[in-house]
Amino acid sequence: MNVLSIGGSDPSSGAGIQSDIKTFSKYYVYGLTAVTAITSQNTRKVTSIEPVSAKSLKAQLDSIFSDFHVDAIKIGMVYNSQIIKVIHSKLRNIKVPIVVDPIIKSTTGTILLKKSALNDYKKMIIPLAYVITPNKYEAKILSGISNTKKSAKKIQAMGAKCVIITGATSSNSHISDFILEENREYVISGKKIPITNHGSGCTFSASITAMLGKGEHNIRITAKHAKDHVYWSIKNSKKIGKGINIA
Ligand code: PXL
Repeated sequence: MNVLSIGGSDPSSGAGIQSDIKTFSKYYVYGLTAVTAITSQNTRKVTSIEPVSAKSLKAQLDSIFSDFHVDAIKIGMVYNSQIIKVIHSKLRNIKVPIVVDPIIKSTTGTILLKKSALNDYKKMIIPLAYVITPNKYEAKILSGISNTKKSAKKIQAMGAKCVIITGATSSNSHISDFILEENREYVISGKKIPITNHGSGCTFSASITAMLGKGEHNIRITAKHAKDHVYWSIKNSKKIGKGINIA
């Protein structure tokens, strides 16, 4: 099975496409990548972001689609409108499950989706999603609504089939995800770990992508499994650099 991650490069391999390749290999699926932007960052901060040209992203996607069968696709950091337009035009007619993981700000506070690109993101990226996985903060930015259920419904109305709002509710010991499918809604709860970690959102969405690629299309099963996998990866994360942990 081959799965494709379209997103930013993170030299620390804590998030972005490098982190996705690590997750994909844990599921024994082959990870293909298309880079949208080159970030410079470590476990403490992001110091620069260089988006690739539209021409380069088109060429990367053409080289993948002209050679490989792709079983599932994940869209992570897209950064600007030019990148969004290329992704939309290359994926809109593709019959492959797509996971959209909205990346708006880094854990350390740097903007990873330009404000000027937000409208195009809503119009051109969200409708591609079989599953979209915003955290509570990202869901609020996309929908303009704080209430979890209403926010999920609004994002679904923009064209995403299933909406998973991660960390929708949280206590000292537990953290829950809210899931809205086409015809049902429910909550999945799990144990919380008190570690500040970089890239756990990427791990969650990449796990779902890997399982969809393997043919598991039951959202409740993929979300539960992905949540367990993220718990395990945060538990095993290490302070490799001088800042926050990396899984
Ligand atoms: O964790 C979100 C994320 C995703 N993709 C890239 C990133 C980050 C956070 O820094 O840099 C490329």
